[in-house]
Amino acid sequence: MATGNVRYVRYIAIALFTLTLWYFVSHSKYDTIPIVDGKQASFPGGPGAPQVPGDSSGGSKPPAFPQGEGVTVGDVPKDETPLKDDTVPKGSNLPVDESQSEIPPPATSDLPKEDTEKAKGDETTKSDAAAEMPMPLTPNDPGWSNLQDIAPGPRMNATFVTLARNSDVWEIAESIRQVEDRFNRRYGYDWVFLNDQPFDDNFKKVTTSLVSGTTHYGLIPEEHWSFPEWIDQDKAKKVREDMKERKIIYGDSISYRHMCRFESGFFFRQPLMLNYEYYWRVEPSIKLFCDIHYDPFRVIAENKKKYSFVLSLYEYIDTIPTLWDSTKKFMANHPEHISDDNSMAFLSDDGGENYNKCHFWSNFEVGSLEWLRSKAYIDYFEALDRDGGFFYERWGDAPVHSIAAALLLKKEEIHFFDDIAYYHVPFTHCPTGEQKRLDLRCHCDPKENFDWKGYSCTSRYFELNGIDKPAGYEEQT
Ligand SMILES: Nc1nc2c(ncn2[C@@H]2O[C@H](COP(=O)(O)OP(=O)(O)O)[C@@H](O)[C@H]2O)c(=O)[nH]1
Ligand SMILES: *[C@@H]1O[C@H](CO)[C@@H](O)[C@H](O)[C@H]1NC(C)=O
Ligand SMILES: [Mg+2]
Repeated sequence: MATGNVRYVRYIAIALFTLTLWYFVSHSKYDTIPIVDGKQASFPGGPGAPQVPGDSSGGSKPPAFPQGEGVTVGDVPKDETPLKDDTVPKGSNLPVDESQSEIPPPATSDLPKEDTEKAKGDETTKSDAAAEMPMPLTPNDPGWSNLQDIAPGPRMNATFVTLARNSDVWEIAESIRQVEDRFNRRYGYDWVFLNDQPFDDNFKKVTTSLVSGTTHYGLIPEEHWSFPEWIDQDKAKKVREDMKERKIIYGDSISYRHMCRFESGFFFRQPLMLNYEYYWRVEPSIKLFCDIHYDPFRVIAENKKKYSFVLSLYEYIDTIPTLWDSTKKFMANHPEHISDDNSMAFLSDDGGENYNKCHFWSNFEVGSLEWLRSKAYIDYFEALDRDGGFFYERWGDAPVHSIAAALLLKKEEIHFFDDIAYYHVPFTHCPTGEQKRLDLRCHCDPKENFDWKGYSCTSRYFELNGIDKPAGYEEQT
């Protein structure tokens, strides 16, 4: 019996050991983060990931940035171009952090970049694809609540665009993170960065790691960031000194004036931008408060919109005292450019005699590059540039774009993106209706919504277009 007892004890010990082992394996903390083979392996440089061209380190070393690889950008030669535009291929990207998600998205969420590119390049079948794959625009539409997978459907010929200095890197990183989390991680649109100085490696490394699409870096040529020869330097200098004394914001800044002139007349003509039809402008330190369930580029393209906004307000008159005089002169010289169905009522309360200073806030814009490159827009910009107000005053690109949109476009070509909740210091656009904020998982405080406050011009846009204001707007005035 003694040997029999020992055997039983041994069996029990083995059973206990097995149970304990099973317990530890099944309760191991690794198990709290689901590991799905396809998911893990899909990260470049992650376990099981294919080796990335130009990154022999397998992801453990900082990615390399070979010039001129990645998505071919028109016929701009990467190394020879006087603009020294750089393209950072997506292959050198760092992992995009989707691993925190409790429910791992299916492997289809990691469609290779080429599929997205193919969809974008497939312009001839775009309308077919669009018809087959309508966008969910409301919570009742199929596909609305799927924010995990790569978005199905066509891609527009579009890019994000940011003008920034190297020193803006962390502020723009914050903006990119928000744009990616709320929208672009499912779309993979490209991002063009422009600068009057060459971007440094750190800027490129950080931004490329954050953007899901392909990043491109362009150096602005000097003639797009300097005084035109007809500007009287002494006069411009006196203006800056005077504005400094009067404490006008950016009043004494030369670079801010170059920035405003560049955004007014040149960003859409940079070689890198010629590769796209639509743009979405993003500035440093902006916030997005709600999920973006549909593709704003597609809303613009399919509805033939040319310009869009989320915030509008009155311009500081001391920065633009003669902008309206120049505009009236342009209207008289170029009646052919003025739209019959324009939005003059947004700009003027007396049929165009005086400017009411209303403008769309241009730090957010989704719009048509083809429109900005049109003769009508260029003629307007050149008329303004000749008059010198970018330097003899401090004309901003916001009133310039806005006046152009309101006068050169048809009313219905300007779109208000209520669903894109947005902050740029110091103003917030937060959708008015509670149900909408819940549907879009917004994290903005509705009390902060600027739309219906006295200093906003958005009411005028609604009235002029005969659009009903959302229920509950009165409580936010
Ligand atoms: N490269 C470059 N970008 C600039 C310069 N000044 C402003 N910017 C960019 O132009 C945009 C507007 O400038 P910002 O300082 O945000 O002006 P604000 O929003 O009007 O206060 C931002 O995207 C800035 O990063 C400059 O001197 N060089
Ligand atoms: C995108 O638009 C640009 C500018 O119009 C054009 O040159 C380019 O061929 C377009 N690309 C595609 C893929 O349609
Ligand atoms: Mg800004």
